[in-house]
Amino acid sequence: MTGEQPAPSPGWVGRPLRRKEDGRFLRGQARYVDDLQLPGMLYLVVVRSPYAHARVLQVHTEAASQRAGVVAVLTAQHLDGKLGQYALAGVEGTHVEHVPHPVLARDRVRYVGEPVAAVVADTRAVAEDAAQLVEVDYDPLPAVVDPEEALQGQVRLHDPLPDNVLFRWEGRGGDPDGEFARAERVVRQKFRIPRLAAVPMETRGAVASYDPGTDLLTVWASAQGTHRPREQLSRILRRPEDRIRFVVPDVGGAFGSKFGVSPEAVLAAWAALQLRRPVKWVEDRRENLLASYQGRGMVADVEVAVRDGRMTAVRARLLADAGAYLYPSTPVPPVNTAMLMTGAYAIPHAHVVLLGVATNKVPTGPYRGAGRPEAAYLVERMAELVAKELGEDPVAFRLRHAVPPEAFPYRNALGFVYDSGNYPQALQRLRDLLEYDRWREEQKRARSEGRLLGVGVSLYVERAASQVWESAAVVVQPTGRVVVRTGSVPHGQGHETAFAQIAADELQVHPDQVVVEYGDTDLLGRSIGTFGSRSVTVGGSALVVAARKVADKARRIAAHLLEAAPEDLQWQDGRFWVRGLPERAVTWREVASAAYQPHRLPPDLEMGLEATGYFAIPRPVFPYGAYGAVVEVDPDSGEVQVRKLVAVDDAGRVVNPLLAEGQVSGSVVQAIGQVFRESFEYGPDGQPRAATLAEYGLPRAVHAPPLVSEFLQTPSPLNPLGAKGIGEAGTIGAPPALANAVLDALEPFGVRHLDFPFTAERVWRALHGKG
Ligand code: MCN
Repeated sequence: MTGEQPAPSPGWVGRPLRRKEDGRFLRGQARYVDDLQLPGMLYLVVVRSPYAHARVLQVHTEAASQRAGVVAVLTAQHLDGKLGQYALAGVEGTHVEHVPHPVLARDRVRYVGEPVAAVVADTRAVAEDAAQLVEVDYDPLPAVVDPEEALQGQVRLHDPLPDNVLFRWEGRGGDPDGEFARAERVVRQKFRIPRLAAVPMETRGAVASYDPGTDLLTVWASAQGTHRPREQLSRILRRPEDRIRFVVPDVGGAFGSKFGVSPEAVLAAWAALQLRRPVKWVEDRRENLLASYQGRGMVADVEVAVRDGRMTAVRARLLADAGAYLYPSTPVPPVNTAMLMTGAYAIPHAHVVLLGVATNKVPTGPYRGAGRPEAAYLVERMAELVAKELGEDPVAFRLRHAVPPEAFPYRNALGFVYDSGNYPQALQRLRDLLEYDRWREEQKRARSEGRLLGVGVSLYVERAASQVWESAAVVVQPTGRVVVRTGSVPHGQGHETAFAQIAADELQVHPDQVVVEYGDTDLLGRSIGTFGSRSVTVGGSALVVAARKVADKARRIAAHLLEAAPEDLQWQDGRFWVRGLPERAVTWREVASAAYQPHRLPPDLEMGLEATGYFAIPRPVFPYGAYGAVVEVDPDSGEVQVRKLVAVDDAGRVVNPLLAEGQVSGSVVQAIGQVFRESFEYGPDGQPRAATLAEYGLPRAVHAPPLVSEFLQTPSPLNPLGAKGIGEAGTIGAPPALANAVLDALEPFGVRHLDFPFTAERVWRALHGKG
């Protein structure tokens, strides 16, 4: 109990620690759903619709059923009346049509890849073979793939919906119509934002196992949360939540696409319950591309009113290409877009109408960015067009319109309150890091030589942590080791490291003494999960709440052991001592051990050193940033080379700059995909044009751009960490900067607009006036 007073702790939050979890991943010791082998396990394979729209006349299952090794063939008839529906969670202010989303199609299929039947067999190979033997009589119907055409209602997907509108949202603030009438200039543009596939390295999958003795169904799934998907499963299976345990093992990426429970996972769970044997369903890459919900997909008409050289009003009609059915999360991304249609600018008047339109395509849902990339792209392209029309430098134009730092908390025209920020600072820093002025000079020189150099910037703001609460628990073992349980379920973000850093600071221990557990409904009473860049802000804050309860108790135990008052203690780096008397000290381990020995505790304290914490955030946080790009277009091939890309992001206080930078670079590569390569296309008959990675333009390592990433740290006042989200930043900030740069390069050719993706062919056609 003696020793020198420790040196002041530098704190673990803010340090670029390497990921604790990487050893496991790099050594092949991670365990994914498909690694799970249970005795007597069966394999489920799904029979999918080859038509985008057709009546289902009959499903012939006899041949498949008779195949040796087949245990069951499931069709809609088997499920009839036995399964509930997906509940459509209300998204703020959104009117949603409650059309059924079946687990297996009954009399109609509405997209290519829709599940029609499922075969359960002793081996996967047998199940695959038998699935080929299921014959379905279809009566094909005309399909509609374009949301604008769908709105005309010539092809109807759901009988009660004459215009195919599945959901609507409308926001209005100020006097937009009056302002457009007063405007000196109105700038308009139509945008088509293609759909994207999320393409996680690990496809979707689930294993379900039922124990009749305890009436417990256990489901292991590749997912982004535990309690949320369990809630959905409970509703669809009509089984009490407490009789389902939902476990998420290691996850090989999700990017938003594993947000809820898929129809296939429901089928596996139902089959396990019926057959009383474990059932595994793991999709292949082709199924993932066809049937996993997709992201983006929007047709937008945007107009900006300009008066006295300022953008004063925005009007937009957004048509979200919702796909054939709604998942609970389908409206989330386009509503995010709608809410952010004034971007980072002080634009006082706005009117946004959003319609979610049914098309004969796989449903959409959140994909990294989830609606914020669309908003940033639309707003930033419009800002660029206005700046160009006014003949003003795009950075100067943005600086003039950015919400000023003194205006925070700032209520945007549509009523959403931005918590904190210094937008001009982000732009200035970007200008320096990009060497903006030098590149503008270089551009003049390049143009005089006939070279197509372009410089583009963007200023984005996003809405993160919109789901209000999260949970965590801290359990200190008698040895002093700290077990953290979090409701956040990482799938690549590195929570084991970041959360250990947060706990280490709160409890004054080394992060190596902290174990982070997650991904099991048994760990915590309730939780929400990882999406919408919320984990650090909300989940990290829940951990702070739990850890502070533990810290308070630890301090009282230490005070009792030292026969001092808790207020007189100092605590640092695993030691408590009486202020001014460093020799009167106890270690963290002694305190932890005393917590489990009743005679060593003060009489008013219960045994144990553990606590649960919930943190509810009053409203979402608004991370933001400025991105800049320099590109060069090859006039002969249309190929675009990204010569420089700079990201200045403000995610409030950063817990681990190394991991945060990793998030930025990963999301920037996805942005490169969106801008230059990716587009999930369908033919007019609703047939997908890509079913393998050979056809879908996923970016490869060679496409990673030279990136400079830097963080500003304006704390959020809305949580004890002062943190905001960073997990999606690159997908939001980079596309408009790159788009602006490419169109800047093409300006001498009079090209005003191009839709994504800027493939070499599309750019070449634009250059050569071939539309
Ligand atoms: N971080 C930090 N300081 C902050 C915020 C974040 O240090 N102020 C760091 C932390 O290390 C944290 C990580 O950044 O572990 C991400 O934190 P946060 O921004 O809170 O986002 P989430 O953990 O909630 O992650 C969700 C986000 C989303 S929405 C998608 S989609 C996404 C993403 O993260 N999918 C990913 N990143 C991904 N990364 C990988 N590898 N794989 C995916 O599927």
